[in-house]
Amino acid sequence: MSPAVAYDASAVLDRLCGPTPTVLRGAGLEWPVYRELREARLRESADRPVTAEDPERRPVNVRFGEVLDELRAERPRGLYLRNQRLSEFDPTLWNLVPRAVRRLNWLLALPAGERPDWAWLMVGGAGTSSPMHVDTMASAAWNLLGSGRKKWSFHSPERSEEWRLLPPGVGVRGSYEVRSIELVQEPGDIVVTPSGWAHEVHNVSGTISVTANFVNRSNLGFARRYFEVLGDTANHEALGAVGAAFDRLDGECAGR
Ligand SMILES: O=C(O)CCC(=O)C(=O)O
Ligand SMILES: [Fe+2]
Repeated sequence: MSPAVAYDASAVLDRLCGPTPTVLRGAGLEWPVYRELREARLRESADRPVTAEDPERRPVNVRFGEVLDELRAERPRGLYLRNQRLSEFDPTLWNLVPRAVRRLNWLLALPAGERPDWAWLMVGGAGTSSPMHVDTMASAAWNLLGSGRKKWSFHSPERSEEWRLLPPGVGVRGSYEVRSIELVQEPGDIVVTPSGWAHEVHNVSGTISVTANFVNRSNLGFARRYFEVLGDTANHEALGAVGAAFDRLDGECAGR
């Protein structure tokens, strides 16, 4: 047997931090977490209680197994588990994300009490969806699909501002060549959502995915402008301090 070669995530890091929404075909196939994102493996946790959303997006307390049943149901009930923190569900899953990718988020350097917990497991049947939104705190995100198919529709930060999903003046006017992007994500693909892009997501078939948000060199300016416009001085300054600390590391850390 040949010795196992450690997976090298460096080739994908820059592409996770790009300025335009994109799908990185098959980029997650070798992430150890990808192998765990399947129904048979997740069934081990079938009995645990979770809070999913019903078709009216109201929270509903169910067993995780009931959400998994949706993946095969002929007539799914429309349950969508989409606010399940990975750390609460199974912290070992997060450790199966390549280390360099975990370290993309500079906010992980904050003290434990201030550090945002920004990785989620999502499971839902065909027909479930996430409504048009901009991600939390003007962060960017990656999403790895374990099974099923998702259809994404993206709109530029200028549009997000028009729709009041983002306060006016955060996006840089005229800097977006493309205003709308549609793409379909297949298993193993990673979809990248840059800061401020509005998006809605439709599960064409039952899906299992993991997603994580981040702020780093690529979008720190955007996130700081967001807090400045909101008048949130505390967060604006906190991000400034994080940026200065990483600048001192002189590119040593992931997130480059
Ligand atoms: O896959 C989804 O339903 C939505 C993913 C997403 O946009 C998010 O988690 O912010
Ligand atoms: Fe999102």
